[in-house]
Amino acid sequence: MPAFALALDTQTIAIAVALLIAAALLVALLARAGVGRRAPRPPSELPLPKPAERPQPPPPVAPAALPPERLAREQRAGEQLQSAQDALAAAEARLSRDAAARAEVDRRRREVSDAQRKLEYERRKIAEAEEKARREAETAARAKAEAEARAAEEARLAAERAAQEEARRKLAEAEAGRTLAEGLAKTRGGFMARINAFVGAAKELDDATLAELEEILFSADVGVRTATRLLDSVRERLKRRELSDVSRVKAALREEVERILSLGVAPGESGHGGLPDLPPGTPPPQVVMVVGVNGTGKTTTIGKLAARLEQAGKSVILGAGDTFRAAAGEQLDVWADRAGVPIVRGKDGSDPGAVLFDAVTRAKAEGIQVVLCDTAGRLHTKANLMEELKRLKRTLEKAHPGSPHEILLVVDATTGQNAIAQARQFHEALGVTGFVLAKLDGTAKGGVIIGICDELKIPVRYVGVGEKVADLKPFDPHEFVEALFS
Ligand SMILES: Nc1nc2c(ncn2[C@@H]2O[C@H](COP(=O)(O)OP(=O)(O)OP(=O)(O)O)[C@@H](O)[C@H]2O)c(=O)[nH]1
Ligand SMILES: [Mg+2]
Repeated sequence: MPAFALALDTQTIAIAVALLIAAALLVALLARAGVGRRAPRPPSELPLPKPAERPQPPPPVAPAALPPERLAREQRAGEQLQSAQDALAAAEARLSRDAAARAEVDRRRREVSDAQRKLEYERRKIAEAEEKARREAETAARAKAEAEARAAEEARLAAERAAQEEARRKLAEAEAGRTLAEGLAKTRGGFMARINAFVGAAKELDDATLAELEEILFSADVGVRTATRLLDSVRERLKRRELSDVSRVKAALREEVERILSLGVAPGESGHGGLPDLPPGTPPPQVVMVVGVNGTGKTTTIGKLAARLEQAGKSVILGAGDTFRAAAGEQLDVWADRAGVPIVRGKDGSDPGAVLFDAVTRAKAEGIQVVLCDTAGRLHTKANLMEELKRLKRTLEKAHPGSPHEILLVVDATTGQNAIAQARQFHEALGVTGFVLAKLDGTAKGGVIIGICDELKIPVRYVGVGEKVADLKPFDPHEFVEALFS
């Protein structure tokens, strides 16, 4: 193997050497051929050639005649050149003209498109304006229709309210309520029944009979003083021999009771019966403060009174001055609604003085004739009721100097003789100008009215014989006595 390798190497080297020799021969041949083709360089020992001398102008020669055919061709060529140049100039002129025209066209195009855009813009604006005008017209038409509908609805409601008002008025008028005689039925059945039984029995008017009469009168809730006074008047008449027998006692008592209830005012003269008119020259509104212990019937009386005054053609406003009892305001609200009169209310627990002040102020501003002021009958606070009422009275005086023109004390007939003490207390604190005896229908103790008039000399304005508007009766002493003694 190494011998074979050695032989191979020798052979390879011999081939490589042969190839190198052949390549060297080829290179030498090629180099020789290249040298032979190059320009022969002058031998460096030869003189350099002299620079060329300036050529002399040729001697003048007679012009040779040009072939006419060439001239013609040349002329033709010139003419062709000229014509090409003219065409070129014309083409250039046209080109320049075209360029100006093109620019103008471009400008005009721009103007047209601008004008178009403007036109479109204006058209769009017109469309928008039309749309806006249409919308506005629609809105105006809708508003007009709504206003008309509202006005029609308001007119309908006003007509409805007027009809309801009228119906309410008629109903209030039609609600007959009780007659005074019916309202006094229980009282008649009480002490009047005993008097009737007493006078019905034919007997001598001796001491024993008078003692019996005394006992009847003392049980009549007229109060001790009034009972004594009535008995004394009977004794007087007996002494004057005006009373021949027992049957005359009833007539004597009736006269005496009417005299007491009339407070010395002759029948037909004012002093009783309803709310007195304001004295001439007194500026309205007439302010009426309604007072009394709780539950006597103040609020109900105010409601009935408001309805009565309205029916008589007076304008009335209610002041909800009882802010202590929850629901007192709502109760008065119901009455205001039934009577169809305005009301001023405050929040529960708010200052009643402020409420009444507002009511009077509003009455003054609106020319309302009568202000009926409700008050509380009991306070939740420790404050004294009388002190609170005095304060309210001062507030009303401030709101309208000279007012309250009437302090109406509402007395509950069912409380009997206690009502006399109550009335005295209110009178001493406030100076009561008139009173209302409520709930006469519910009691046999109606005789208390005689006691109050006799002891306090306060005129009776109204009596209440039920809960309807017509159940509040302006007090008439004669009518009352008739109903009581019949
Ligand atoms: N039968 C009858 N009931 C009456 C009369 N007056 C009032 N009432 C009733 O008595 C109750 C008390 O009446 P109100 O008007 O609330 O008495 P008030 O004095 O305002 O009571 P307070 O606000 O609590 O102080 C109510 O149920 C009335 O309906 C009347 O003349 N006859
Ligand atoms: Mg009340």
